[in-house]
Amino acid sequence: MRDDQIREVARRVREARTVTVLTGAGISAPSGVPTFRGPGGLWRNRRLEELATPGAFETDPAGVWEWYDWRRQKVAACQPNPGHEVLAVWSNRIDRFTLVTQNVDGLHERAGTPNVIRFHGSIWELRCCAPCGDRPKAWWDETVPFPELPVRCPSCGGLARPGVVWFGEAIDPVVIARSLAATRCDLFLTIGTSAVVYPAAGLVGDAKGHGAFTVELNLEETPASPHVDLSLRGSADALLEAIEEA
Ligand code: BJW
Ligand code: ZN
Repeated sequence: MRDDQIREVARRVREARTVTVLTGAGISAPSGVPTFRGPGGLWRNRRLEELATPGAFETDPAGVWEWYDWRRQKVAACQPNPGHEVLAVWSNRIDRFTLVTQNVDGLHERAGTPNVIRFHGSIWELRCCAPCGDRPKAWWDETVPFPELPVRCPSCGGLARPGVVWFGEAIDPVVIARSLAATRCDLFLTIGTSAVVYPAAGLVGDAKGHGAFTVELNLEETPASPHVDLSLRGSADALLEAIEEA
C-alpha cells in the first residue's frame, strides 16, 4: 500500500506543472533540530506560549534571548538532511516550484533551495526594537553564541530582537501574498508540521480549494490528515528520498 502511495506521489511530482511545499519543524528533526510540540520541545520546562510572544520578550528579553541563543547554537551545529536535499533538487528541476517554510533555521537555504518563503522569519535575522534609522531595520547576524544577552543594536545600543514572527504578530503581507499565490498549484505537499498554527496551517486548505492534489508527510496524524488527498506516515527524510527514488 505504502509503495503504491509513494509511486503515486512520485508520479504527481513528475507530472505537475506547479508544485508548492509547506514545511514545518518535522523536516529539520532528522537533522537534530528539536520540534516545538514533540519530545524535547520544551525548553527549561517553559511552554512555547511563554517564550514566543511579544509579551514574554517585553517581560524578560534576556530569558527569551537565552532560548534563541541556545537554538542558534544547536542549528549552527546541524546539517541539512536528505529531506532538505530532495526538496532542493526539486526546486532546481521543477520550473514552477515554491517552498514555503515555517522554520526559522535556514536549513532549506543551506541545502540549496533558492527563494525560500520564510513564513515565520529567520533566527539569523535581527531587528532593532527602537528603530534607530541609520541602518536597515533588519540585519543578518550569525554570531553563536552571543557574548552578552540580551542582544543590543550595534548602531544605537537599543534592544535587538530575533527577526521571527511571534504569536499575535502579523505575518509580513508580502510573504502572505506570495504564499497565497503559491496555493494555486497542481500539487501541494505539507511536510512535518503539526498543522495547528495559523495562518500557515490554512494554506493546504486553500490549495485544495483551488483544486490542488494535497499530500501530507508526517510521523503522526494531524488535524490536516483527514482533509488531504493522501497522508503518508513516516519520517520526512526517508519518505522524500523514497519519492525521489521512485
Ligand atoms: C515529523 C518528524 C519527522 C516530527 N518527519 N514529521 C485561527 C485559529 C486559531 C488561532 C489562530 C488563528 N489564526 C491566528 C491564530 C493565532 C495564532 C495561532 O495559530 N494559534 C494557535 C496555535 C492556537 N497565530 C498567530 O498568532 C500568528 N499571527 C497571526 O495570526 O497574526 C494575526 C494578526 C493580523 C494582523 C495584525 C496582527 C496580528 C503568528 C504565528 C507565529 C508562530 N510562531 C512560531 C515561533 C516562530 C519563531 C521561532 O521559531 O522561534 O512558529 S510558534 C511555532 O509553531 C513556530 C513554528 O513555525 C510553528 C509551527 O510549528 P510546526 O513547524 O508545525 O512544529 P511542531 O513542533 O508543532 O510540529 C512538528 C511536526 O513534525 C509534528 O506534527 C510531528 O509529528 C512532525 N515530525 N519529526 C516527519 N522526522
Ligand atoms: Zn538601533
